[in-house]
Formats: sequence, structure tokens, C-alpha cells
Amino acid sequence: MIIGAGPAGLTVGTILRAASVDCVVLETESREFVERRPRAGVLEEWAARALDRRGLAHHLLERAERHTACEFRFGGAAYRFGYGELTGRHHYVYPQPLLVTDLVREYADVRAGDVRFGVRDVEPGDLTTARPTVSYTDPRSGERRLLHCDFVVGADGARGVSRAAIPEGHARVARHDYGIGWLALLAQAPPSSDCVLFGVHPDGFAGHMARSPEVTRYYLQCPPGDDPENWPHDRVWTALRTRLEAAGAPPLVEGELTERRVLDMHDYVVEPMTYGRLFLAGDAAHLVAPIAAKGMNLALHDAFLLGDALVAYLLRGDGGGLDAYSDACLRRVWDYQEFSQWLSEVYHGSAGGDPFRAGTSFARLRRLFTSPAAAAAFAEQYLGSAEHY
Ligand code: RFL
Repeated sequence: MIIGAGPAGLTVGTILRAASVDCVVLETESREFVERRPRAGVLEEWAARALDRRGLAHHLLERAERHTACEFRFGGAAYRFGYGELTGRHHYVYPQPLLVTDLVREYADVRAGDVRFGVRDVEPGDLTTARPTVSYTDPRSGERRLLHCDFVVGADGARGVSRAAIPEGHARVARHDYGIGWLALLAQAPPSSDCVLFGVHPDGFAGHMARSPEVTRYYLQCPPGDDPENWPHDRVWTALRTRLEAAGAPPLVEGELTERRVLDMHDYVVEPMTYGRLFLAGDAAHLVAPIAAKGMNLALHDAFLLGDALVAYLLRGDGGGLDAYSDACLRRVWDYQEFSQWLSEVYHGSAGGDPFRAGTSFARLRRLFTSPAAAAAFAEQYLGSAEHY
């Protein structure tokens, strides 16, 4: 039983179906909704390779753009960091709704997987027995249904029910609050640069990330809990122009803002990621603020390990992968969390008026452009290419 039809749940589902293992995916939203929900867009190369090995990257490899550089803008100048040249590696830009659409099609239409959209009041139970259950309310009949299964995959994201099904004292939740907000914006406008832009400015951070030839994601640092209504069109574009200003850079291409929401930046990690026969995956187990664009990549990493481990156990009785699952995921999770925290200080350290923090955060930035060792380390973490977890 898989709770949640996001990148994590659908990837586990397709791996199981490819091995002819029966499973049911339960999702509270409709198919149309999950296929359109805008979120991530940056996919690491190893994740695309792992999807490809499972026959899940056909559209992605055809349509995704390859990004090989990012640009820091500070002090009125632009500093391009060409990580592709340095490492021979790149990122893929492939919006999350496209990936989810590919995965739903593969799971439901190609591999005839059972997915039930629009369900309500999902409740996992009997998790420490050999036959756990999941009950839910059927959206058409309004009746309660009870399903028995071998395992429950809790892939229902940050606001799901799976994490809460672990009783007090059986898992530790480590949480970190950044004490800042990000206004997350989607603009109906072509990208204003061929690469990701990070504006480090005394007024606060600003980010620019291409999503498609017609849509660009922008971020603006703001107070936590700020009301998006405080950010009308003109204020947004003025702040973006100020914070992303650099001599000689082309002006930003303005467009209608189709998403405007404030994210209170925080992280959490649940340890261990398992309880009895419940296995958490993706944002249900760990949230990483979108500072370094890591969340979807971590969700996929969990899903690959969990899908393979479930197949090994259910088809061959080999439980090694399931036993090692939580530790193996958490090594990458903590590595990415640490990098996000490091990068957060680079982005935000110079805003807020503390000259000491500003000094050290600019030192971090300068080091990237003066020390080949620092540049190589940054590139490795930014790309997520380190394979030694
Ligand atoms: P998801 O995608 O949230 O999917 C969980 C699914 O579970 C459903 N659900 C339930 N289903 C049944 N019963 C319940 N009780 C349920 N409760 C919830 C939900 O409707 C949903 O369909 O989790 P998953 O699969 O773990 O995937 C995680 C990623 O979605 C997430 O980490 C990324 O979007 C984070 N993220 C980014 N990650 C990247 O790798 N690169 C990026 O560039 C990037 N940008 C972002 C992001 C997240 C953002 N937000 C919204 C926080 C940008 C933003 C703005």
C-alpha cells in the first residue's frame, strides 16, 4: 500500500509494478491536480540516470534542458559559476508536474497499477504486525474501505498522515527553523538568463530559475509569515530588479505572477524513517527548504532504494535492503541538509543588518571564485554528484 501519489510514491509504485508486485496507491487529490501542481524543477544527473535505468526518463531526456552554470549577483556585479566546465556534469530542468505526469502514466496506464484518487481520511493501522492495514473513505460511495497489505509506504509529503502514525517515542524529529520566509513566485515570462541566478543583497535574497520557455520561478526573501497580498505586482518586480541587479546584465523580463505564496523556511528529519512495516519516503520523512533545490531529488533517492528493497524482499525473501533503508537514505538526507544550511548563510547572511554575518557570508562567496578546492567542493554538493553515501 502506498499513501501519496507524488514523485516518491509513484516511483515506488512503478518499480513494484515493473516487478509484477501488486500495490495500491491512495491519493487525496485528483489526477488532474497532482499533474499540474507546480513545485520543483531541478533534477540531479544521478536521479535522471536512475529513472532512465527503470525506463522512466524517456520524456525527461527528450524535453529537459541541461543547465551547466549558476550566477551569483552581489555588489552590483555578476559572478558566473560554470560547474559544468569544472566537472563535466550538469543539472536537468524538468518541472515536477511533468515528472509526475510521466510517472502516473507509467504506473496507471502502462503498467495497469491501481491508483485511487480523491480518497479521504486515510488511516494506517496495525503497523507492527505482519499484515498492516490502511483504511480510507471512498469518494464516490462515501463508504469506509479497509485494505490489508504486507507493507505501507508513507509517501504523503509534509502534511500527510503517515509520519503521525508513528507513536511518540519511536522516532525523533529533528527540526531547524531559518527564521525567514521566501515569497515563491511563478511568472508567465520567459527566463531572463540562461542560468539560475542568486541575488545576494542587503534587502534580502532573490532567486531566478527557469522552468520552461514561458514560465520562470522567482524567489524573494521576506519576513516569515508575511502575507503574499503585501507583495503586489509592482513591488515584486521592483524588488527583483533591485536584488538581481548587475552591471551589463539584460533587464528582467516581466510577466503576470500566477503563483505567490510565502514559505516559512524550515527543515526536518525523522529518524528512523521506519516503524514496523511502515516505511516513510520523501517529504513525509524529511523536508529540506528549497534553498538548494534538493527535496525532489531526495524523494527519488528514497523511492529507488525502497522500491528495490521491497522487490528484493517480496520476490526473493532478501530483507537486507529493507533493514538498511533508513540509514542509507539518511546519509544523503543529512549531507543535503548540511549543504542547504551552508548555502542559506551565503544567501541570507548579508541581509538583516549584522555586519559580522555579512562579512563571513561574503567570505564564503569570494572563496568560490578564488579557491579551486572550494569551487570543486561546492560544485560536487550543488550537483549532488557525490556517490559516497
Ligand atoms: P509530495 O510531492 O508532497 O507528494 C505527496 C502526495 O501525497 C498526497 N497526500 C496524501 N495522499 C493520501 N492520504 C493523505 N493523507 C495525504 N496527504 C497528502 C499529496 O496530495 C501529494 O500528492 O511529496 P514527495 O513525493 O515526497 O515529493 C517531494 C517533493 O514534492 C518536494 O521535495 C519538492 O517539491 C521540493 N522542492 C524542490 N525540490 C527539488 O529537488 N528541486 C527544486 O527545484 C524544488 N523546488 C520545492 C521547490 C518545493 C517547493 N514548495 C512548494 C515547498 C519549490 C517549492 C516552491
